Amino acid sequence: MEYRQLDTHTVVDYIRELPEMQKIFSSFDRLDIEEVGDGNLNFVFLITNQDNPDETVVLKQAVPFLRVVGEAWPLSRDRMKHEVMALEFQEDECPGLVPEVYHSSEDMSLVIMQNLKNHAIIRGEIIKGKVFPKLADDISTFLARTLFHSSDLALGHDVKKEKVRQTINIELCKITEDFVFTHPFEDNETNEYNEALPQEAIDIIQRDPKVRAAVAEMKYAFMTRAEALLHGDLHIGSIMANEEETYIIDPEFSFYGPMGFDLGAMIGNLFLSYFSHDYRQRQMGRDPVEYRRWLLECAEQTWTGFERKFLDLWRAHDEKVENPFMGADLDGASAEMFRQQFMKQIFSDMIGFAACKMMRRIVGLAKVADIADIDDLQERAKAEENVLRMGSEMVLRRKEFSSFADLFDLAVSISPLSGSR
Ligand code: SR1
Ligand code: MG
Repeated sequence: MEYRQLDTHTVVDYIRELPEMQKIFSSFDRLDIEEVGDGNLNFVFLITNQDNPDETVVLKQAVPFLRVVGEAWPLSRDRMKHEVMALEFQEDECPGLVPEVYHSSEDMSLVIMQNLKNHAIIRGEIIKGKVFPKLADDISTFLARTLFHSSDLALGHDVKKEKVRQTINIELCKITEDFVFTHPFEDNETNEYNEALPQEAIDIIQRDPKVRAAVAEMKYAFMTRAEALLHGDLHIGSIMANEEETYIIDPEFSFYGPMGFDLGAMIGNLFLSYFSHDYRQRQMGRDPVEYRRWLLECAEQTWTGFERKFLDLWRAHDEKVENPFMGADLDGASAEMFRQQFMKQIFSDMIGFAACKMMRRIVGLAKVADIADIDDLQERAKAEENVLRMGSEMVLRRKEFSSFADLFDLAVSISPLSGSR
């Protein structure tokens, strides 16, 4: 089938021909179609039968350009192939934590999947101050299972290398290399600055050679360490949830990279929210302590849950297989020593990647609404300065933090839980 970009009119003719959709929709006569894509890259249609709202799906289509910029920025539609591959792997590993895929087409660069109509993108909800009790547990399960089971620790050497080959995602990795690790740390024309943010605060990340060198180390790790099949863009806009369930969506940036990158994206976003809620909680007339503590605890539990679950999977795997990763181990001590070193490396990587992802959201092109939508520019600048201080400390000292409590303390020393006034 030849590719064509669908719109709210042509989408019906496309889906009515698909056997998978004929099983879901009892009729195609009165479909409600809404384009709801609010990301930077693609078009997303919600399709619902007006006569039976339970008959509903989401159709996501890649276009041959970057949506946020338009046709002036060509981008191949390959990203949809990567999204579908990642979704299929994640569904196998973590059923119930990713949307079910009903249909995909490489020709049309689209996927049709479960409409999570009882769940919301959590960024918007976290901005409003909502607590998600299962978030850390579900995200740490997702991370432990997907990262362990796609790694050399679990897969045969040939299987893993073949997977690395299949999932090379050149264009989307380049977006990350530029927009996460490069442009924010130079005065690039794509950057966007809050006019109230003092130049000295920006200089901390653009003019300090130590910070820039540390960021370059993280960029090099991102580009060279094919450890596991990552989600690749695990910010809180890629998570839909309610109080009982969590779904991870949008893995189009998926590729084989360093495990700490996905973890860093998640905890970095929770820190961004933490700094935004100094102002936001006061604005809502609430005492900031409780919600801000929840954000930090959620970040901490994401790490501790991940560490525990990843190690459990690893130990159980090694007991089961004839040839564990490091070969015969006389008394088990060397395998355990290796595991401890391995977790330390992931921990410092997580901190370094979180730092880069936090700082890029302040001066780079792609912002986060948590902070960028604070309408009082002075208050916004205060949160931004705090993020830049925290991010620069984190990337510089990433190998010195001995436990998550140290990171927790750093955040609180920069911005006390009770807020700045
Ligand atoms: C120019 S695209 C910017 C960002 O959108 C995606 O969500 C990724 O985070 C990417 O870096
Ligand atoms: Mg996305």
